[in-house]
Amino acid sequence: MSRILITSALPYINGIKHLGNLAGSMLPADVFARFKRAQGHEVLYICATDEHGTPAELAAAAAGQDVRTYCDEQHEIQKRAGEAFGLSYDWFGRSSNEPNRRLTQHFAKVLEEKGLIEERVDRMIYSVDDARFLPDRYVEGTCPHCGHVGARGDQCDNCGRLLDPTDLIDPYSSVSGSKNLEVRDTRHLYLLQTKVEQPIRDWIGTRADWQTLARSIAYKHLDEGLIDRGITRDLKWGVPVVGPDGGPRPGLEGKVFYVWFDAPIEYIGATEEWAEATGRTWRDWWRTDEGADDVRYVQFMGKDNVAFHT
Ligand code: B3M
Ligand code: ZN
Repeated sequence: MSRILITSALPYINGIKHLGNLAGSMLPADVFARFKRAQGHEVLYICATDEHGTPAELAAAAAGQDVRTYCDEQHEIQKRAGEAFGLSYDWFGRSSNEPNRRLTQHFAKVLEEKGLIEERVDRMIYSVDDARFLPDRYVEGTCPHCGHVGARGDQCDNCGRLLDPTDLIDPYSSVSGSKNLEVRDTRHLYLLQTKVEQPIRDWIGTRADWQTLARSIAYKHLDEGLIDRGITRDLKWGVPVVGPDGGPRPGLEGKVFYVWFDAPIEYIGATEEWAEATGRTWRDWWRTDEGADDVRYVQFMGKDNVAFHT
């Protein structure tokens, strides 16, 4: 008998309108969890809603709700849908809950102490008519790689390439449609991925248990070359960037972490939610120095999630 930790990709809070997550990640994870339990193994299957970022803000705005109320409602709907489908997760958490906020700020602090995060002054798209910066999906335009019209600022849905909003040709605000955009200076935190390219490559080489496809996708990203990536955004909804005293960080007031920075951390955060609710402990599922050395961890996700999880 062994201990098996299972996670499936966290569905976006606005994702109930399609069953892609359920069929792609949650259903296979559920089958695997049931099979391993039936074999007598100790299984912990964790999932959660992925609640931050521009998708949540834009969907809440479209629904005419404040984003907290929208997420509260949508979380309940998704939780009930999962139960109605008979998904057997042990916990269905929320990335907007306190454990994830604390852990995300903790990870950022440790990464910065290790010299892997730095502040940079960035040139970002500012919408004069909307009186705000336009991160990620708040700006749309034509993909510079494949010419797709309506590509989002963070990714082209047609060719799958990750984008920077300033790469877009003929950009416009997805809030107002305005083309009255300027590029302005603003301060952001960057994750220095270029510094960890070789350690990540070496580490993947040690993961004999990875599926061939996952490994080849990860190597493909490394072969293309990693870039240092901005991990903060000008949004109201998200995990706030804080200074050493836990208050607003000078120069980065009002910024939050990018949703893809906090979302994978929620696998751990949701385990902490489960532990609090059930009187169990979470560290012995995650920390090899605190009892998790015998845990086998199996992740279920879609192909385009591999880069972020690696
Ligand atoms: N919400 C993308 C997706 O639903 C994203 C996954 C997060 S897993 C940490 O495919
Ligand atoms: Zn494209």
